[in-house]
Amino acid sequence: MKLHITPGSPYARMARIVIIEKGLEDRVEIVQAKTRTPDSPYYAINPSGRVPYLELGGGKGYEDSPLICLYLDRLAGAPALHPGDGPDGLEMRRLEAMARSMVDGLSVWGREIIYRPEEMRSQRIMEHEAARALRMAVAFDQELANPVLAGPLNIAQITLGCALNGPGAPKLCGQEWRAARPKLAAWAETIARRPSFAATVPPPPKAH
Ligand SMILES: N[C@@H](CCC(=O)N[C@@H](CS)C(=O)NCC(=O)O)C(=O)O
Repeated sequence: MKLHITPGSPYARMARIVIIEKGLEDRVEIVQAKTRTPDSPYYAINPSGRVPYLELGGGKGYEDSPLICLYLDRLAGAPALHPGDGPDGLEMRRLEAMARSMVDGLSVWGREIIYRPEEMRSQRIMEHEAARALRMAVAFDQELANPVLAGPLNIAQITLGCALNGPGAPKLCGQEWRAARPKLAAWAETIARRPSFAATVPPPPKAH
């Protein structure tokens, strides 16, 4: 199997972290894709052109990090990173969805920085995403005692860890947030020390 990634993609990072946490490094080759490039050979592998993409062979593969992470989790035994079907699982899915929403917003903000020269950036979009990121930090600060975040590693924690330790880290959308949220900052630092996070640190975003 091949996992197509870019080093800065938080979505690809989630899949890379699952691979390491599940001890699947020998079974999945990590390949750097050329995204956002006209006529990239990658488009013949994954027509959407997005990463991550898990190439399974025989022309088949999966895109979208939630599906890829679930598939990888089920490939190997413990530790199970995804919830079961019962009501308890809904709580993990709720926090995962919140964290994913945060990653989505941070990505929109990051794309303004990376792909547009300063004079073409939309201040309106950037301010909207910056405000969203801070609201989400407040919301997660209030969830830290939740067993989903306080317990063993799971997909909600991986997603939140990738949001708080993303390409623009330690800032969120260019904003310092840790002084006002020391407990969440400590949570983010703890998860960042895991070998799977340390091995997948994104490069700093390069402005246009
Ligand atoms: N919902 C997708 C989002 C993936 C995504 O947006 N990836 C970005 C990189 S962060 C990408 O591949 N962009 C290239 C493009 O849009 O052509 C997932 O969770 O995997």
